[in-house]
Amino acid sequence: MTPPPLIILTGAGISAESGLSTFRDPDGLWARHRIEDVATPEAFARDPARVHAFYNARRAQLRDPAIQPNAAHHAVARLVAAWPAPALLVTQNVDDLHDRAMPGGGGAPLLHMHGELARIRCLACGEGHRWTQDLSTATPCPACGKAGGLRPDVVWFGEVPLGLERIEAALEDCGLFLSIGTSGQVYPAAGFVAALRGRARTVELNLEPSAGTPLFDEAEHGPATRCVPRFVE
Ligand code: BV8
Repeated sequence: MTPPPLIILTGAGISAESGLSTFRDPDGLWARHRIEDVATPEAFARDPARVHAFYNARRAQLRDPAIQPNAAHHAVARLVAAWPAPALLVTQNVDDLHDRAMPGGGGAPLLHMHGELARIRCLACGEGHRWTQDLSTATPCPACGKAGGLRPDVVWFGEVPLGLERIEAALEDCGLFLSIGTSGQVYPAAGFVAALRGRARTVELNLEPSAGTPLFDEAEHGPATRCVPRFVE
């Protein structure tokens, strides 16, 4: 019997053992920064330099050779590649560790619903660019040459996540939903498991119980580099 369509949802916890900060753990990003200061359109309009500094520090980690995809990223890449039915990897993460763990750098099966740290977008001309260096209000747009209009191409709070139509279509057919390394506190991603109740086998792999744990059919708690390869094999 052919396995059902698969959706994997990941959050910051899958990248924690690679050395990237999560958001809501005690030492997480939101323990050191206020969302209202660094992750909303209003924050960027009010103090772009502060927002650029927040993302420049995180973008610099993408250039750090010590930060590499871990066993969980590789296990997810194997699962998606080998799945004999449609498989969609939806990540809330803006890092590029899934991309680097997947053949061909991610491509169609990988959807960054909150955008990508390694991309910028120009508010003057609308053009998007791959960008791994620091960004400031003085940086000229590679396309239109204007300075002051470049922003990180990530989805801030209050902005509409990417790929929602594709995700909603996949949720209609999904038979297996695997949630990895997310606290289940940010919507609409946190609402996917509830949409699947009674229609799909839902599994949570997370370091500890999350806000969504009671909604899952199954949950295994422990580090992703242990739980995910074990689930995949
Ligand atoms: C939207 C990108 C409308 C940038 C992020 C008021 C005004 C406006 C909106 C709202 C509002 N009130 C509520 C909302 C909705 C809001 C929301 O959900 N707010 C929350 C706080 C209540 N959502 C939005 O604004 C979204 N947009 O609603 O638009 C709309 C919607 C649909 C259709 C039309 C219109 C936009 C949300 C996206 C915001 N951008 N990031 C950036 O990265 O800087 S959110 C941010 O949170 C990251 O993307 C992150 O991925 C995401 C979720 O966090 P997690 O990944 O779960 O990380 P966290 O630290 O929380 O948890 C880590 C977990 O890992 C923990 O459970 C931990 O135990 C576990 N873990 C740790 N180590 C390990 C591990 N697990 C395994 N192994 C380990 N080693």
